Amino acid sequence: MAHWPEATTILNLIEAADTIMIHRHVRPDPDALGSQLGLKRIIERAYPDKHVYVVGGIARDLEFLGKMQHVEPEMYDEALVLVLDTANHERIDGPCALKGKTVVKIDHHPDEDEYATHQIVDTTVSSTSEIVAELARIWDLAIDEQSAFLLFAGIVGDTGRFQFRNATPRTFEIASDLIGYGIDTNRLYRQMYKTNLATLQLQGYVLQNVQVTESGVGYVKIDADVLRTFHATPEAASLLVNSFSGLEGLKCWVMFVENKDEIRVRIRSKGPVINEIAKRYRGGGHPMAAGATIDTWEEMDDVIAALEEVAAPFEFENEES
Ligand SMILES: [Mn+2]
Repeated sequence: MAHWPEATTILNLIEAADTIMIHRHVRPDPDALGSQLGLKRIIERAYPDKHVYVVGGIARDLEFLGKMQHVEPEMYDEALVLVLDTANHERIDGPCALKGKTVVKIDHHPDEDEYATHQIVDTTVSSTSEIVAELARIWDLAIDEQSAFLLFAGIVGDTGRFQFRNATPRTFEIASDLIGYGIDTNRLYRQMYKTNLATLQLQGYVLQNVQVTESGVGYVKIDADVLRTFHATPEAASLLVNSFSGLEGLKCWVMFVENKDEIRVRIRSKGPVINEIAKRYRGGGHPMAAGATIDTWEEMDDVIAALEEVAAPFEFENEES
């Protein structure tokens, strides 16, 4: 069971606040949005008189989860700000988050930037949505079908539909409770994993062009020409990073996607720790899933070489080769 000494303090802050701003990271994923919108719903149902706002940009693919709200800078003067799923302050979506009267961080990424006055950071939990579901239980605040749907979406997103190793026995218990609220998982999966022909054809390109080094490092390069050919955005391309994860012999892999004047780097792993490498290239993240940014294609070879260094000595346990 979770042990978060700050949980009670944070509930007291919520109870004392009239205006609550909920933020999360830029380029949100289902966990960022699910935890943000789910927590808003939980607080609003428990405290109907409070003004709870969700802030940030949103991608069209995820609009089925809910809408963001417009806020003005002066609304932060007396506000409690809750920042979810965001390890460092540069990644917070919305310019005013740290201008709040009190700032709270709730996250499951490694704690690299203590930008808040109070925080719950637990890297053993699958997702921020799982933390929020656990907090609702600790705080004795009710979940309903809608908040359950949102939090479940976040857990599904961050665990890759419960297949990544961050899905613990507790994750499954919480997911089971959430499904018990009657959420339509068919609708969720249909909306979350829908694709279009252009993306499908880009995925075809990715599968045709993945390269694998001798030490088990996979990589794909998606430059601006490729994006143009498939009418794809850098965001859509980045989502394809796991499309060849089942490849035999693969230990870690990386996708390079050109985005304006820089190159986004998405790194994934089945064993070798890769977030230390991401940190060297303006990035970071989890040991098995991280992101970085480079400026030139020459640097791409450096990243691949660094991944080869951690991949070469790594061997899978309990596996006949
Ligand atoms: Mn997350």
